[in-house]
Parts: sequence; C-alpha cells; structure tokens
Amino acid sequence: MRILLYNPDNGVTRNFMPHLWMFLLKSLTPAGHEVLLIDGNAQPMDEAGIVRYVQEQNIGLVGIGAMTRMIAKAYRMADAIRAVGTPVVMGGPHVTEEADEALGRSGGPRHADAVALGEADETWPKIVEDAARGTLKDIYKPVDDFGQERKPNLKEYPVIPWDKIDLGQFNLVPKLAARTLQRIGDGWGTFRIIPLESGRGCPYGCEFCTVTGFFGDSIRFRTNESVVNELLLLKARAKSEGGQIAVFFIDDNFAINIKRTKSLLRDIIAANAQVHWVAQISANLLRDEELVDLIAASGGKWVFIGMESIDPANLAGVNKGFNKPGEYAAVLERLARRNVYAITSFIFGMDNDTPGVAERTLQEIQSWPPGLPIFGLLTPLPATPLYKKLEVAGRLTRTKHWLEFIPFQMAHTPLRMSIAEAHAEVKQGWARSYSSDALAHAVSSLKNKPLGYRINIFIARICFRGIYFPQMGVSAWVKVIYQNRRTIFSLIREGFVTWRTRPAPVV
Ligand code: B12
Ligand code: SF4
Repeated sequence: MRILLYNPDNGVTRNFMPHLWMFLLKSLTPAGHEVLLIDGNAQPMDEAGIVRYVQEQNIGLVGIGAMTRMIAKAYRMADAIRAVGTPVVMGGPHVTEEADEALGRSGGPRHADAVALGEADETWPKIVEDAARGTLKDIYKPVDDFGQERKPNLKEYPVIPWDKIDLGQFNLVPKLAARTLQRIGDGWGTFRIIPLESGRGCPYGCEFCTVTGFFGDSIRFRTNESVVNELLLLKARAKSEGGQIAVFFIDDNFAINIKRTKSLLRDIIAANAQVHWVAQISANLLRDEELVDLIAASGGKWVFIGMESIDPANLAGVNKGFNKPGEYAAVLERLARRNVYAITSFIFGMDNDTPGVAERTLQEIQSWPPGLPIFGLLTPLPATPLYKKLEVAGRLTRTKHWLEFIPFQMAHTPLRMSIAEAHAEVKQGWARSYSSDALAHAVSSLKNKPLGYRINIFIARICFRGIYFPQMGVSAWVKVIYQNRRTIFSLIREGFVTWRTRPAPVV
C-alpha cells in the first residue's frame, strides 16, 4: 500500500523546518508499504491538489497530523480526500484532545476514518496493517495489556534514515543561488534545519501548555548513543552534499535533567558529532555555568526561552512562577559570553497585563544582549488547564476558535485590557523589535565580535520578522531589503575589507 503523510500549512509562515512526526512514522512503518511525505508549509496544496495527488499516486491511506492552529485546514483536506474514497487517519495533539470532533461525534461532520490518540509510535504499525486489510477502527489508543496508557520507551528509538530521505522540499537555500553557494567555504548549496528529539515530557505543567497533559510528566530519554549516531548521520549528509545542516532539539525542555543533558553534550563532543543546534530550555535551568559551557562547546548557538512575561504576577497566574524575571538578564549574558544567543518568547494578554505591556517589555529587552524576541497572545488550547479555567469562568469569546482560525487573535477577554488592546500590544512588540533601527542596533551591539556573529543576528532577525510580517513575495522582500539597506551595505563593506586584508595562504 502507498501511504501519504501530510501536514497542512499553518497559513502564516513558510516552514523553516520539517515536522518530525512524519519522518518518525515513516521509519516505524512495517515493511512492504511505501510512504510519501508532503509538508504543506514547504509544498502548499489545496483540496483539489491533494485529491489529484492521492489519485495519481494511487495512495491507499492518508495520515494527517496537525496542531490546533492548522486543524481547520486539516479537516478541509481530509474531507476532500475521504470524498473520493481514500481513508484518512488523523493524529497529533489536537485530535488527541478533540477526537469526537474529528470523528463527527460531537454534532459536526466526520473528518477522519480513524484517530490515533497520543504518542503513536506503537500504534502506527497496527493502524497501517488494519488499513491494508480494510479493517480500520475509529480510535487507536496506546495501552498495555491492562488497558493502561503506555508511553513509548525511547530507549529503542528507530533509525531515521536521514542519509536517504528526499529533503528537497526543505532546502532553505534559494535554487538560483545553490550552485554558486556550494563553492563557498565548506559549501552552502543546501541549508536545512532538522528536528531531532532526545527526550519527551515536561513536568512543569504551565497552565497554557499542552505538553504536560499530552506527553505526561514522566520524562523519557533516548540513549546518548542513538542521538549521537543521528547527529553523525546528518553531519555526513550535509558534507556529502556540499551543504550545511543545523539541528533543532525539539525536546520541550532540553535540560530538564541537567545531569543527563551534560552527559549527552559530553558524548556529542567526544564523538565529534557537533553541528550548530538550537534547543528549548527554561531560564531556571540555565543557571549552571558548566551546562552553558557544554552547550557552547557542543555546537549550541540559539536557546529558545519561554520567558512569557516580565511580570511575576502574570507568571504565577499561569503556574510558571519558576520563571524569575529578575534573572533573565543574567541568564542571557551568561549565554552571550559564550556566543550563544536566545529566542525570547513573550505572551501578551495575560491576566495582569495592562496597556503599555509591550513598551515595558521592550525596555527590558533593550537592556539585554541582542536576541530574537517573539510575541504571541495567550491562547486557550483544548484540554489545557487554561482552557478549563476560562470556560468555567465564562470568559471564552470563541469556544471553538480553531474551527475559524485567525492568526494573532484572542479567543477570550483578558482581565485588565480589551482584546483589541492586547492585539495592538503584540503588533507593537513585533514592529519595534524588527524595525530597521532595531536590526541596526542588534548588529552594532555585537561590534566587538567577529563579523560572522553580526551577519548571523541580521539574517536571523530578517527571517524571524516573517513570523508576523508577510515577506514571502518578491516585492515584500525588496521592501525589507530596501528598509535595511544601510545595515546590509555596512556588513558587505566589512566583509569585503576582511576578505582583502586576510593573510596570504602559506604555500
Ligand atoms: C517543534 C515544535 C514547533 C516548531 C514547528 C513545528 C515543526 N516544524 O516541527 C515551531 C518552533 C516553529 C513551533 C511553533 C509553534 N508551536 Co509548536 N511545538 C513544537 C514541539 C516542541 C515539538 C513537536 C514535535 O516534533 N514533537 C515530537 C513528535 C514526535 O511528537 P508529535 O508531533 O506530537 O507526534 C507524535 C504524536 O502526536 C503522533 N502524531 C502526530 N501527528 C500524527 C499524524 C498521524 C497520522 C498519526 C497516526 C500520528 C500522529 O505520533 C507522533 C509520534 O508519537 C511541540 C511540543 C512537543 N513536544 O511535541 C510544540 C507544540 C506542537 N507547539 C505548539 C504550539 C502552540 C505552537 C505555536 C502555536 C506557538 C505560538 N504561540 O506561536 C507555534 C505555531 C507554529 C506555526 N506557525 O504553525 C503546541 C501545540 C498545541 C496544540 N494543541 O496544537 C505544542 C504541543 C507545544 C505546547 N506548548 O503546547 N512548534
Ligand atoms: S516549561 Fe515549557 S514545555 Fe514545560 S509545561 Fe511549561 S511551557 Fe510547557
């Protein structure tokens, strides 16, 4: 049987990174079946397009995975596929919490023939065999012989054949420039950011987060050896293509067990498996100097930190009191001393926020080493403690907001500001942080560092700008380049001078 695994586009950004679940399920598919992958963020498709593809490729089963924000598109695509008689199985965090919605048991139409609840590593092979026999069940739940939920043991993690998988749709280097860039340095003909998990689960239980409920508070890790081997495979592939690879450790809290993280990082260094990497780590875990040394030595370049707010009352209100705004600056400086920078994520529209929250947050950010601030709105995701709290309090304004997904729009009213005010704060956060002045400031604040760091922060800021501001079309790009022409020109001029004054090679 031919199987298509499809992830819908998120409707906002082009994907900078593939979704791991597809590659994982492909690797766990029983022999005798062929699996094709389409990520809608890299290969946009509409309903007619996917139906054509399914029919032309003679697909016998379509698997769709989606976060809440993509679920409306996922349902539309599923409906179109099922209308031509091809069965659809859906999985991922949204349908795990809203299985009845996907199966048409809550008053709406049915969108899926089957739903895989929770982590599907162990149920996927069974789903494939049942689909091949035409005996798909409605629900697949990972349970043991006693009917208790069973979380996969990551000690036996499949080998994802990154050396053989077609990754053409995920090359971030524009086709026109690839041939030329292949000859620069070690080669820049390809550049891909690859998701890699070293463990699952987070016990912290922040009120707005799906993770503790979905993956559980029992944390599970892959063996160091299996992670190191995956890195070596990726590194070898990049080298053989004359390209570059970076890894995003998608663990929810990469340093949740500091002892184990240090041991993994030491093994990466010992095996010479370093690649440039990004990981999500909460600020409280970055107090450890030795950990930060190892992060830098093992290739860590960016750390994603869910700061959420600079107001301790807000943090306490969402069960994230372990974040201490008073130590944010010290944490970021500790990283910056090792040339590691941070993606700092903030949520506006929290219950203690008042108009002016963006300005107050921007003032703080200004005093920190340069990084990549991102701003979102507090969003009640299904089955989270936040959703339940707001529902009980009658504060939800759009109870099924995902069925009419609108980016950067709240679905409940904050306590101390209006919805419109919260939207304006997010807009201000993005506009100020990614203006040409802010980009020039970020670049010049690294004036004592080698040129590469200034280029890196500039490119990263330009790319992150695209999360909020559309910049996909040629005219949008031309506008961005024009607005930042002074910074671009100064970086080019400095690069030229550096190149001209480099020492002559020793013959
Ligand atoms: C990496 C990641 C991202 C990446 C993008 C995704 C990518 N390219 O990988 C980035 C950083 C861009 C991102 C952004 C966001 N993310 Co995110 N992200 C994650 C993260 C940390 C890891 C995802 C992952 O690969 N997990 C590992 C794989 C193995 O797990 P999985 O995807 O769940 O797949 C398993 C099962 O769900 C199931 N499954 C999944 N799909 C399918 C399909 C089929 C057919 C079957 C059978 C099974 C199946 O099988 C898999 C194996 O067990 C998760 C948290 C987490 N730990 O999962 C959050 C998470 C998915 N993100 C979340 C959110 C909210 C966001 C944002 C909206 C945040 C924001 N406010 O801006 C944005 C939106 C992005 C966008 N523009 O669309 C939420 C989603 C909750 C929900 N109900 O939808 C999560 C769960 C985190 C959280 N805090 O709650 N994210
Ligand atoms: S620390 Fe991060 S992953 Fe863990 S519960 Fe909080 S938001 Fe979720």
